[in-house]
Amino acid sequence: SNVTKMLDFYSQFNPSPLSIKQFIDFGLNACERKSYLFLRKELPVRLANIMKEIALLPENLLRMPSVGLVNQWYERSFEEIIQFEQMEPEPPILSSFCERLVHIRNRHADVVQTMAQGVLELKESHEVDPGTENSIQYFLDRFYMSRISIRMLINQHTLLFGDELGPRQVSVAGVGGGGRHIGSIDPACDVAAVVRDAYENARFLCDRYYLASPELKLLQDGVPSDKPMPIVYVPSHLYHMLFELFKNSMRAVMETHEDAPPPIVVNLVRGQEDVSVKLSDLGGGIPRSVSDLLFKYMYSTAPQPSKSDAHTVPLAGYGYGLPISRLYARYFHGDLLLMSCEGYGTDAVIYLKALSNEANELLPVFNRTSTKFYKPVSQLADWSGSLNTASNSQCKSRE
Ligand code: W6P
Repeated sequence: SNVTKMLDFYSQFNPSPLSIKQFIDFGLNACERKSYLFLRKELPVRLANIMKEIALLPENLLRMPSVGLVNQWYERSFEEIIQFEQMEPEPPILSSFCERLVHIRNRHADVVQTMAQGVLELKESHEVDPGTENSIQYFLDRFYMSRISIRMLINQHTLLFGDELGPRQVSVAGVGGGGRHIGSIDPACDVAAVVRDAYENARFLCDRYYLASPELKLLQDGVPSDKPMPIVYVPSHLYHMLFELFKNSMRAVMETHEDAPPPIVVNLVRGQEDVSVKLSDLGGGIPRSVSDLLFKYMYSTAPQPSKSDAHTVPLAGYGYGLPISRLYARYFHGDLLLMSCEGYGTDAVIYLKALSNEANELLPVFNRTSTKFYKPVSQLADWSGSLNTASNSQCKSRE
């Protein structure tokens, strides 16, 4: 069909990663026509690249109704954007493009939940072999990263040019840190303030569930500090990671300390390359066999607690929170690591690029190499007592 042809066409292009600095420069010289011309090509390219990978998913996962639904959303959104291919950037076209983007963003709001449902459907209907599990892990990391990047592009365009909250209105209303924001980017994002904000909100949930909560001890370079730590970043991404980590730490601390929960210590450090945010809890830690699993979608997929249990759900359920938080960190070439000492406590570190010109989008590219990961080959173990998987030996053939 025609859509298939267009998919083949757009998937031949590699996505163009932007740096935070480029997002900012673009926002400062805000030109809606230029943004429109860029996105009407870049969005179909990013959509087509990931849609090609959806098509390569293990057949028994592709057959799950939830995955089919997500696939349909992508097809519809792809079709809707390529409608603009031949349309000149005139004002009425520009505003209908904006409206279309908002519509598409809403359509994809529940993608994470729906894909998780699909994985659940698969687990309940099939025995999943390690090769398949590996392909799914590989895919979901790339799929959610693609989604983060597409939403970033849509958010920037609609925040800068949409009529919901244009740049002028923002500064007048004083929304979002006195109007210095450029779309979703804060050129002076105060890491310390986001830490306190995420802590307070996690603490609220913790207090409700455990009737107590650990204190926050905020340090910079290892000593107590009330100073801001500004960085050019997307505050909502940073908040998402920190809120997730605080929930996990608070749960661990509350589950291991009946009274006098020890504080969660957060140390902020700015280096030449990295801004590091280390959260240390004395929550008893986790064995290494578990810490590896915390980033695996297949292990983190459990049925959602019912809505009626809302007041009794635990603080953090190890859902997709950690793997997706790590994707947010990696999206601009940072990272998120866990280091635990079982019997003691856990350190979680968020690394962010200190320089906005080095904070480039990390985007999945569909090509021969990525295609290989969807054809797991059964291999012989080259270490005793271990199973070979795509992550440690994909490229080596058996002979
Ligand atoms: C724990 C387990 C965990 C996961 C993520 C972040 C912090 C913690 N603490 O005990």
